Amino acid sequence: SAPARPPGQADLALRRSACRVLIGNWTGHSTVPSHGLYPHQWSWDSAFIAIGLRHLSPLRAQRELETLLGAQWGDGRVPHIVFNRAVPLGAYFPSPDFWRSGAAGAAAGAPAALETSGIVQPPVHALAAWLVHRADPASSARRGFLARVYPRLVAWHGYLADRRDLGGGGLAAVVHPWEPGMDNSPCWDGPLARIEPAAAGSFRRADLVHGAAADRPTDLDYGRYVRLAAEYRDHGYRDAAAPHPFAVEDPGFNALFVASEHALARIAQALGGEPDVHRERAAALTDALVERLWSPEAGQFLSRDLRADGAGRPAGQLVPGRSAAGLLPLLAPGLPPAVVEALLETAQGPHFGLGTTVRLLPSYDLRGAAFDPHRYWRGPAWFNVNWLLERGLRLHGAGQRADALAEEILRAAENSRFAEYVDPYTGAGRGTRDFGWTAALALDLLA
Ligand code: 9WN
Repeated sequence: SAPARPPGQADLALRRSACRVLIGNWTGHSTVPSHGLYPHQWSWDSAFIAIGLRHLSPLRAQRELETLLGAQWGDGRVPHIVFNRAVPLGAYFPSPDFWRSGAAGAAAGAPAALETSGIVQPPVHALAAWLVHRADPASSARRGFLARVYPRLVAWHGYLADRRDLGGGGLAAVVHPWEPGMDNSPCWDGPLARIEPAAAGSFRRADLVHGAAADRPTDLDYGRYVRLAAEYRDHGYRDAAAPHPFAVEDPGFNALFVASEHALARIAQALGGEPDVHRERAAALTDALVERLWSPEAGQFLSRDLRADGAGRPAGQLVPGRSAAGLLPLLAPGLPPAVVEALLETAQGPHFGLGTTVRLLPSYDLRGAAFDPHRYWRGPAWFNVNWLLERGLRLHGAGQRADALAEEILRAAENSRFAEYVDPYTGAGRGTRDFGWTAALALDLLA
């Protein structure tokens, strides 16, 4: 539930501008994160966008998720990008001619009639579907929304549980830094170091046309992203066949898996089905998170690198860097109380400084050597991460802190014109503006 706040004039104006962004970014069947930088449909963006859109148009919010799930592959994966054919090829890199989903992904069941990427993003969709349904149960029931999306969401989670448990410990692994959605987190520097980058001249970045180079990943990062994606593609996007030189268990990705599995239980119940299977998986995932990724020394969750680093470090080690992803398991209802307590302390402690040195949770350790307040996922504060933390705080009884964070999120969204991310110290906007999930999640907090 959202914080209780009297709707002042400022909030009404903010609500109007958030709606303006969502209307402007709507393409007729889904919403772009940004017309310039990201002119297609993105997987976890669409889930966050639907969560806000439900306050403006429950029907559009339902369609947003239906469009995304309509691009699901036969093996259950939900691709991280669904391309809009009306957008010129050069507008975004990597474009459909790089992914070649229809041909290269045929064995994995890529839809022949659509163009998509072949990797995934965090599973926020079941949570979004449940929240969208709750916004207007009557229209949801009339359109059979839950009945329509439930089997697809089950298949999606099945893909993650069956094909992506690369470590064999009950968690889903990501196989590309784009998959956890926090592309250039310093936590990936180690696992990426062993990847030979694609030759500099072999691809052309489109992002630098719209974004400042200092706010974006480096060319070296891109070379590695390209190499990894091309290799996966060249193995038919088949998880059993691909070598997956980048294979990491990320606490944020798996925390969202837990939250969405709980949402699936609610959806199953609403449909008169069987919720227990989902509750059981949520509980098993929560146990695996604690067992495999909790670091009592760090007071937070860390990522686990499933591969050896080539410099003598064996496979299966925790990555020492502190990402904000390591606090997102606060979204899990069944955490041990001592873990919850430590997470709350870490969020406010010197590494993340929430409510002390900074107003919004930074994406990376303020004291980390790699911290950079401007560069993408290496320090800036992101609105989806803060919205998720707000939810986690509320879930664990820290209502006042959640209220305070909600206020900060709203003010930062307003002052930055719905920036993609902000400098965690100054709140100054970075990246693109009129960014989809920033507007959507502000609208959700205002509702
Ligand atoms: C690659 C769309 C996406 C977000 C990601 C964010 C960024 C893409 C890019 O934009 O990634 O997927 O081109 O940089 O890191 O979280 O989903 O908004």
